[in-house]
Amino acid sequence: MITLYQLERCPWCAAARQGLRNVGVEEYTIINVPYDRDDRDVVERVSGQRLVPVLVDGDTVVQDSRQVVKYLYETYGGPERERSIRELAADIAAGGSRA
Ligand SMILES: N[C@@H](CCC(=O)N[C@@H](CS)C(=O)NCC(=O)O)C(=O)O
Repeated sequence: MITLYQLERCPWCAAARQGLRNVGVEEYTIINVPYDRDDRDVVERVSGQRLVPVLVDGDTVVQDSRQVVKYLYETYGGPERERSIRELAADIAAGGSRA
């Protein structure tokens, strides 16, 4: 059971959501936390600090978006990770990225 504590408009939380999509995890619970960090007692209880995103997967608690994405790729990456890389390469070849 995966739970993501987050804010919808937070770019780091968007990265965590994208990480979930990239590895093909479809079933997870989103907990939208209060905007004001002083009101995030639930995040403090779960992770010992008040920033989001925080991902909870069973007994594992991961904070910081890069750590969340790294954890997801390490734990659920497998063939899904390879698929993400292939899709990205196809998108670039099709002109999806011009930078
Ligand atoms: N380095 C962290 C940054 C996380 C972060 O700053 N999150 C913002 C939300 S967008 C937050 O919780 N801010 C609360 C505050 O600074 O009071 C990450 O990548 O996850």
